[in-house]
Amino acid sequence: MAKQVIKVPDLGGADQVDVIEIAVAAGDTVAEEDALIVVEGDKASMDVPAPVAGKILSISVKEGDKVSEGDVIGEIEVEGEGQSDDDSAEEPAEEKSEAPEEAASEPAEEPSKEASSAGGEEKEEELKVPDLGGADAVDVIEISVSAGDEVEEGDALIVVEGDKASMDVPSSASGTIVSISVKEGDKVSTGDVIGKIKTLSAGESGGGEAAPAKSKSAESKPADAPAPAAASEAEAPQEAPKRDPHLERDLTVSAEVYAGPAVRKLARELGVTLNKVKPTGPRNRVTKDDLHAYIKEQVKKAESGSVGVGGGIGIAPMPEIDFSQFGPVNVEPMSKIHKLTAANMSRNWLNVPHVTQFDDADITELEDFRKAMKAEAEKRGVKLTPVPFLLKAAAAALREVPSFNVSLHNDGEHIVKKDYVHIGMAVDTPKGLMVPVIRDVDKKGLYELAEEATAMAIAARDGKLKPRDMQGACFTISSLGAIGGTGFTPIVNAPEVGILGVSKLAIRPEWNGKEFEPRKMLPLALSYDHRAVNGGDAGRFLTYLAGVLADVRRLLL
Ligand code: CAO
Repeated sequence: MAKQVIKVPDLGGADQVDVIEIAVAAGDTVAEEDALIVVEGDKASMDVPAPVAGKILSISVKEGDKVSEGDVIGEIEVEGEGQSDDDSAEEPAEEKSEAPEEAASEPAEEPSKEASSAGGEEKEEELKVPDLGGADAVDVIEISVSAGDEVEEGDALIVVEGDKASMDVPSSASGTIVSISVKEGDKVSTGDVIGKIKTLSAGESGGGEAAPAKSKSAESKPADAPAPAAASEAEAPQEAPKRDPHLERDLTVSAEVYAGPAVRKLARELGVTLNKVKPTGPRNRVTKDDLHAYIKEQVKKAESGSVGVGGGIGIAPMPEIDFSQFGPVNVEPMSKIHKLTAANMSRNWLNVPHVTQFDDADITELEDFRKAMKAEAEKRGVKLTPVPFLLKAAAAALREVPSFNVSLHNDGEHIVKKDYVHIGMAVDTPKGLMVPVIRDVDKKGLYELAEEATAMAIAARDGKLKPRDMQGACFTISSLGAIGGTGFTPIVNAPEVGILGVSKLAIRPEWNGKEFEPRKMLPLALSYDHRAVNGGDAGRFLTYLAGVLADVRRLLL
């Protein structure tokens, strides 16, 4: 077995970067490219990978040390046939360093060309991905700015992540972002245009290359790659908060969280939101151990059934069941819509305290009227089913009881009162449940609603609905009348206030004060969000709605 020294590879021009994590210890067996240590400079953190597969004999650096390209960080016993000596040991690092060095020399020239042509006027420049130190097609994991943002030269524009490193792509100039033409999930390579910037003063700008990633401690090397550039001692502790002032959203992998690429990758694989993990590494860095400790804690909680809710009354995890032990089964993948519906239903069911109130609307006269109008409707090319009447009646009830046309605000402290009446209509499609939204229902006539409802149902079944067609409803109607059933309790489509479940009409004997007479009764079930409205509002709403259905002349009032 041959020994080989392990050296720090090309750092894309950066120098004296911090060792922030030691990922292996003597005696560990590693595969080629496994992370050995994590280093971090001004603009990026990067794994130093094993040059070959083998057994770690020693690691000669510790957290907090500073290293540069070519520094020895340990020794490895090469697996299998030995390329024996230390000379060959240098090859991996050097081989890798060739391409990046060449690439790094290109951007150095371009900015100066641009700068010389700058005439002191405002101008628009392209923002490009700088030298990625040999990496290619790296993932855009975060967009840190948007059009209109003012940025300083060196501010992070996007964060990219390759196999071994994540890094900010900094702005090449100070100015106003005109556009960012990439999005999270895109892949970019050195030289790709990622957006445009209007420079405050072209004379000061460094030119079109987006990321000279100037090392703050090495101003003389503007062409250095964005890979770890050294932070001075004084700057280092401030780096984390400075890293992304724009980012406050909940991301699975957030650049605001301090973690090396290997930890980020592992977190992604495990589906862990990194900012939930308690960091114990230097400068609040999340380490692999932190991630493992977090997972252990979550598993323990799940097993004890105490996830999510205090006092030990949580949601017990679903047991894993092998159905094939009971008989033959065929396991098929769920459609995208089905999966989305399942997630939304769980979310709504668990978040919204539901109450369901029932009523029967006497639609005997409505049905007589509908049948009388059927021929005329057909001449106009529309099908007059009970659905347009239900839409019209619900709209009238939302107008009559405005305290019901509301949503609970995200902050849980406000009620959003709506002065519009958009109503969703649940449509059963082969791919799953879809809920297109008919806008301004209160302003439309029955024929118009019948036409729109039919068109929406067809679009839903043909998969032609656009996201906007399914947004903005105040309330939803779910009609299973054509299918059957005497009643069901629908789930509120939050943040809407409620949903009306309509079942199949039945002819029933109703007491008219003197005798029983056969009446066409339509079963209605109103589920509502009891955080947003109380039973009084819901009761008034449903009673008014049933009253309108019983006497459609009330729609004229
Ligand atoms: N009682 C009795 N008959 C009814 C009825 C009711 N409540 N509602 C409709 N019908 C009748 C219609 O009048 C029509 O009969 P005719 O052809 O004789 O006039 C027939 O049933 C078929 O109606 P339709 O389905 O063509 O049209 P619709 O307007 O009733 O419904 C739509 C349209 C899109 C709501 C419906 O097709 C649909 O997809 N419903 C399912 C909604 C759903 O899945 N909800 C559950 C959500 S939670 O999982």
